Amino acid sequence: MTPEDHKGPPVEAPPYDPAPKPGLVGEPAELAEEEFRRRTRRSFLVGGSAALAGALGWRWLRHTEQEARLAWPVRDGLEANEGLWRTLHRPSARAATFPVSRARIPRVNGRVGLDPPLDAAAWRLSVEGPDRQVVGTYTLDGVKALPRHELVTELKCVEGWSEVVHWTGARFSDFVAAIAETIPARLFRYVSLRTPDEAYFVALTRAQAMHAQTLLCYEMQGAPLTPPHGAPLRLVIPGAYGVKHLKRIGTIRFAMDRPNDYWALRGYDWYLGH
Ligand SMILES: Nc1nc2c(c(=O)[nH]1)N[C@H]1C(S)=C(S)[C@@H](COP(=O)(O)O)O[C@H]1N2
Ligand SMILES: [Mo]
Repeated sequence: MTPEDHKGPPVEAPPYDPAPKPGLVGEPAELAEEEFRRRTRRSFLVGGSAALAGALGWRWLRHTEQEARLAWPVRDGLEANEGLWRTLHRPSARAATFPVSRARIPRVNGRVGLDPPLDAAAWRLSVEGPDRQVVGTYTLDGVKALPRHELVTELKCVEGWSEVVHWTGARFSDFVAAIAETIPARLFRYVSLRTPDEAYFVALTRAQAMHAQTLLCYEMQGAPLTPPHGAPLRLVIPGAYGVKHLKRIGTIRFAMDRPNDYWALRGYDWYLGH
């Protein structure tokens, strides 16, 4: 998919090649995660005592401003221990799925970034590289041209409620595969998703983003998303709490350094996995 080539009528889905392509950004999600874990284990070994320091102090360290100034070996150790934490506490296993008969429309929760009235015709998904340069803009039809996936999973809010929801959308990993030529393929380690006004923003690791259940979602309960639920496109990431399910995506930024996250800045855990 090349930028802005979907303005007209829907076009045929781009060829989808599910064959493993190790080293390419378009590899299937499970492979991408395996590669991520391999690299994490390797940097854990290389990290040595820095990794140990990270094990003792990562919870504190990762919330400090100093993180960006840490020397690379220390930083690798720190990130390796976050990887370890992820593996122990939030395995890459699939989130539970449910029969579609269990699904309901959830309550509307969280309206940050949804205030400006939605101009659906003018909406574009903007993709940025690590330096925040725009490398492509895409229409909703462009996203819909990707293979369609349905998922019935539980939306869990940190406020204590949950609802089984029927979602439909494109896999985030398929979108990355489709735009692989326009982003620094292989290089990104994090993804930042933001509302068009940038008022709400969530950050994900590469492994979270490339997980097979992470969707760029355009339908809820078999109908197009309504504006309060995130029209025209929202994130669905069943391995994480509702806060990460960003509604009304405006920008996807691929990053090397860990991006800010709306709720992490307000004291919540950065991953908010469950
Ligand atoms: N843009 C935006 N997306 C958001 C939020 C928000 O405030 N703004 N809140 C999040 C939270 S806390 C939850 S629980 C879910 C709720 O999704 P729903 O309103 O479709 O039930 O949206 C998430 N996505
Ligand atoms: Mo939430």
